Amino acid sequence: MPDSKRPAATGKRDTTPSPDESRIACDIFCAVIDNFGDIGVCWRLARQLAHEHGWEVRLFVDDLHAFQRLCPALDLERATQSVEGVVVEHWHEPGHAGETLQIADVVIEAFACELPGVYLSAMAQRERTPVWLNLEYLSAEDWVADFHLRPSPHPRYPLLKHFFFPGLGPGTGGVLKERDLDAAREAFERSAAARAAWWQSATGGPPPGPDATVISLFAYENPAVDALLEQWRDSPTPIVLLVPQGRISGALARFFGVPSFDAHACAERGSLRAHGLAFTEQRGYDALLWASDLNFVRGEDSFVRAQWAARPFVWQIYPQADDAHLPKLDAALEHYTRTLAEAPRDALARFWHAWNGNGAQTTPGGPDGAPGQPHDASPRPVPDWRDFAQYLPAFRTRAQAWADELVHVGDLGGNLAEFAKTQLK
Ligand code: TRH
Repeated sequence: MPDSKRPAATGKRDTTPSPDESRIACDIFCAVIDNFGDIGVCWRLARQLAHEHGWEVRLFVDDLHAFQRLCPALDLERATQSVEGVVVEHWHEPGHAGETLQIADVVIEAFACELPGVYLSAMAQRERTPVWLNLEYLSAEDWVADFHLRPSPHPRYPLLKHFFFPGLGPGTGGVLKERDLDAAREAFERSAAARAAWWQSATGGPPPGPDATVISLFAYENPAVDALLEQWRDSPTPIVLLVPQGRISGALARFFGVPSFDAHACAERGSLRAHGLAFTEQRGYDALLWASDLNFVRGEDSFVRAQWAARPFVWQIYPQADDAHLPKLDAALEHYTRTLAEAPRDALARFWHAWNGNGAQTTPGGPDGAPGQPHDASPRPVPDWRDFAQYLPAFRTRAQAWADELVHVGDLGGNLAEFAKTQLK
């Protein structure tokens, strides 16, 4: 990245060109807590800001190993490298902020990770104060719209941080969606050759016949999976299960009585045929969603991708202490099932709750965002496949309508870029 674009931040000597005259420089800081969602969201946002908005993006990430699973081109040995037009910095110690301290026009701390102290104090000294955003976790709850873009002054420095909240409703930051995503999905759906090539490379064989229900399963460990596998085994119609290797793979191995169920595994019992898939580069994950009739997803980013895939899905929410995630699950259900008739809506909610180990739906949260209360507490419900599957056609129609509704909330990358530009003026 040319030095002229990122002036040294110490002192007031900085001759920052106006962001209108040059490309906007943006630094994103990402601390990986666990799994792939933190870096998954940041990497997607970084590429979008670089490719669709022409920003010069640096991504500071503390765990290159997790990142490399989504982005195999990454070199684990390099402290700084450029990948797909994004400068990736291995954020290897709390004080580290790049070998040369340069402060961007827009600074994004993802999920309340703490900025390096030296970077923060340099932000305060920069002639043109940077726009500072804390990108929050996604929640579909109503209070999110009230808190989105709220400013918070720093207690010591003359800096203002804004909270940027992703969400599923109006007035929130929306969720990430690349401009070319729908076109890519439609091309895949239109092309029998593309689908055949995908099946060949993912499973080593051709696509299944039209009578099969294809299900992708990306999930955390989940005791409910055993009952579901049994129901799929006994299904009157064929079930083809696609399982990216990961935390649920052990349950598949136990069910099929094999030592492991990783990439290239294939096993059959009754009506169920299951394939273990290699964990793909991030873009490749979308094709798995498009190749399936129903997607089990988890966390944050795959949850969003399933919505853009416009197919029925089942969400395993990231579990939090004291069941704090359950009102979030219900808030998402409320948006997603809004126009469904009562019977399919209840079946979908029952199934999602059972998959999340919760026997009861919660009452909606209070107006102040207070968590809702469980109606009752029946432990470990079993997901009822027949009850759910009878409504798959209705879920499919709803999934398409929901994807159209969600577009109106706007793409998070575009919403963020627009807000930042208003602050840079
Ligand atoms: O991995 P996740 O469970 O991530 C998280 C983290 O736990 C995080 O700490 C938590 O806060 C957050 O969820 C809510 O699920 P998620 O968010 O769906 O991220 C998975 C990423 O992995 C997503 O970007 C898609 C990607 N992926 C691939 O790139 N290739 C694959 O083969 C698969 C299955 C997924």
